[in-house]
Amino acid sequence: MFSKILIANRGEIAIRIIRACKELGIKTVAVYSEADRNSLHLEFADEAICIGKARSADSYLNISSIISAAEITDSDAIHPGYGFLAENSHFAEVCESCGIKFIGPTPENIRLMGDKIKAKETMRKAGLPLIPGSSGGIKSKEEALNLAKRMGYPLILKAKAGGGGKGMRVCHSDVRLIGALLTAQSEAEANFGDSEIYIEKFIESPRHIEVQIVADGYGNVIYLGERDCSIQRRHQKIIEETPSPAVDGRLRKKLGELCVKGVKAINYSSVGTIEFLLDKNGNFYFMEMNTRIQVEHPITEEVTGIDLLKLQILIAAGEKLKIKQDDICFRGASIECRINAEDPEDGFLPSPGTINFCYLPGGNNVRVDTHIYSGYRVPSYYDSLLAKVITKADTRAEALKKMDRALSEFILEPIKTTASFCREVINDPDFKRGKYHTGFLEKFLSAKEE
Ligand code: MV4
Repeated sequence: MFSKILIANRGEIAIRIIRACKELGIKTVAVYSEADRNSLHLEFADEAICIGKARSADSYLNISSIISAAEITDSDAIHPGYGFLAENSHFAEVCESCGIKFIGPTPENIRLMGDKIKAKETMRKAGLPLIPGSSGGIKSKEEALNLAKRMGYPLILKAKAGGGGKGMRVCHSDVRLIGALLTAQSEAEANFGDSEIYIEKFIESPRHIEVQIVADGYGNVIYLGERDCSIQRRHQKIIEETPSPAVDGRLRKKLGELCVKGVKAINYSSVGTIEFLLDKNGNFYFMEMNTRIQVEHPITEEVTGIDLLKLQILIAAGEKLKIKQDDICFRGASIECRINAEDPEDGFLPSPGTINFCYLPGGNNVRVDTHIYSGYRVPSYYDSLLAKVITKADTRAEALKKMDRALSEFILEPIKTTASFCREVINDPDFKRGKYHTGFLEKFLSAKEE
């Protein structure tokens, strides 16, 4: 087992990782930027090291500073959290070559799933259904036009190195396709240093369903059900829930077993998430795989009773999975609302600043994962996630009621947050009935404007 883990992250996830380490009896090292001197993760860790200036590129993305911090403190592993270096195969490789365990899958697996074209091809071979589209990168506009003739519009262009909605373009005609291809290529080159684009049939109003998997290094793989992440704005998830109102026991088993096949095909080892689109007719398609622990992992923990962070660390340390698929039961329903420092009344404009006062909700089956406290200053350099409010109950309706109650107790002054906006969404009649898809928020917001 590891004796000391360096946490290469900040905010709520740094605290979440430190908590898991403490319960496992592992010492922790926090790293922080100059903008995070007043952060709680420094206080909760056994040691803390400043790794650079406020800008992420100078600190949380600075590989040599982080490796130096690990070496100085004699850390034997690094947990990357999510974002920053979590899916950087080069970073995982550097850790490996320095004799520091990267808590996550192998660099090869990260690289393979980072290439969205290769990821699709790999999962197709393993038996997962794909969205109809190009079988690889698009080499010319003739190729794109031929594909459009065969498949019909609408189509969506995606970057091979993209993911999470970055650099996507929907088009409805030949003229737009040619234009979109050129801009998508140059955007992809600028953003990812790789201009390759692939094309898919655009699925109208799908749900975003993702499956949590856990794999040890010994061929044991389990699935922990799905999360419905369809409530998103500009590819930022705001509310997630499990089980999905659109997934029944049969579909859950089918999705889960396919994911297990996919994960086994690449000898994956760690926690991971496989994303699907689910269309109106109940067809589902593999989209991409995330090789990190995700923001929304707590709702899966709530309904399975499994601590995903502890499991991820134990697996990285070489332990075998003790639980089998049959040991897992999904109990009740759980929902997560993301509280961001943003103003929903002003286009979700970031709202950084000092928190004069905050009160966090609690009570029966209410969980709040956060790093904020009264007096904390929210820096403007990083993502705006302040807290995750998670509720659990026997039924979805009760979990929603509990969320409404919990959010009503959330007090934060004076900065603006998404708390009351989340409350409006969960009280929407369509949302309450579980009738929603990835276009829900756009419609909800334009209806509010009127
Ligand atoms: C799609 C799609 C429809 N058809 N692909 C968004 C996140 C990234 N992982 C992929 N995403 C999508 N891919 C096909 N073939 C719909 C989405 C999508 C979306 C697209 C446009 C605007 C908002 C969206 C919200 C969620 C998902």
